Amino acid sequence: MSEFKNVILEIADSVATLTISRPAALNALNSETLDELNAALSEIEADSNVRAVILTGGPDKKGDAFKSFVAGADIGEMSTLSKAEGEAFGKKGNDIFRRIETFPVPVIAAINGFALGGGCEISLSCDIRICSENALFGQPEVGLGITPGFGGTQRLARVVGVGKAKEMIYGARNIKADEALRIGLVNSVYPAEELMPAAQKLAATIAGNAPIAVRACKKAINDGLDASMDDAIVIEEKLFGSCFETEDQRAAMANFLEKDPEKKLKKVPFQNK
Ligand code: CO8
Repeated sequence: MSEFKNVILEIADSVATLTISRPAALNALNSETLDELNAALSEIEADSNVRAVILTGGPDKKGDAFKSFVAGADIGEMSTLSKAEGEAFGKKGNDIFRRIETFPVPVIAAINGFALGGGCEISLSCDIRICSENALFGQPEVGLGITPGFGGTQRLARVVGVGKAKEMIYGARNIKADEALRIGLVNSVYPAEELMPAAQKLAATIAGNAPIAVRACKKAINDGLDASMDDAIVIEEKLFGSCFETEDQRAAMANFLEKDPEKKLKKVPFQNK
């Protein structure tokens, strides 16, 4: 596994944990970090044993593990960009965040503190968001003279609704974990120390299910949301069909039909085949 400067990649028990770690800048995303994230995603994708990914933020320079998830794109790096460079930086972030959104296996954002600007946006590209009680979400860009540029104007509205997204973006208003839960920005809120165990439990549950089917579910939901209902159900039919004749489908259904209760209750160890 590669060594990165601003990203830590760990893979264990079919779960990859990707930690963004720039302690001096509250894990703000500069170009180097975005490149490393992309390279780490390639490593994860090349490992067919990985069945779920957890994305989180590392501790700050004082060692506080719950200060920041990602405090946005790096303002220092952005401050001198030309129009063309600004657009290119937006494209770099958008390409990587879209890769996360369409990544073959589910990605869980474990949001352990500030999720501002690009931090909120990277979490929006993940399949599932859970956070610690102290998490803070927001799109403060208009206070810096820019728009959200890593997908925030698009994904926030899709997740929390147009009215809420516009209120948050136009007003550069940060929201706390309880409000994030109420408006559906996160699925669950945990006391800080319980966040990573909860993320690991969720990832392990996903990893324990049939991987080909889980991947097909992600693709069906994502692709279907971009299509008309008529096209979306065809997308589902094709992906549903693709699960048949897999070893996992055969084994799981045979297990269900098993008469011996001892064998029936034993969970199928899915082979990803
Ligand atoms: N970029 C660069 N450095 C940062 C960032 C950031 N986004 N956030 C924090 N830091 C640095 C600080 O400069 C500081 O460095 P130093 O110790 O060298 O002075 C260090 O991290 C610690 O930060 P603070 O001392 O400010 O810590 P506080 O606890 O006092 O405050 C805050 C924490 C509230 C999170 C504060 O740091 C803050 O407001 N940060 C900026 C948050 C923000 O506005 N984020 C959005 C940025 S814009 C964006 O993400 C756009 C995405 C789309 C880009 C599209 C490109 C075209």
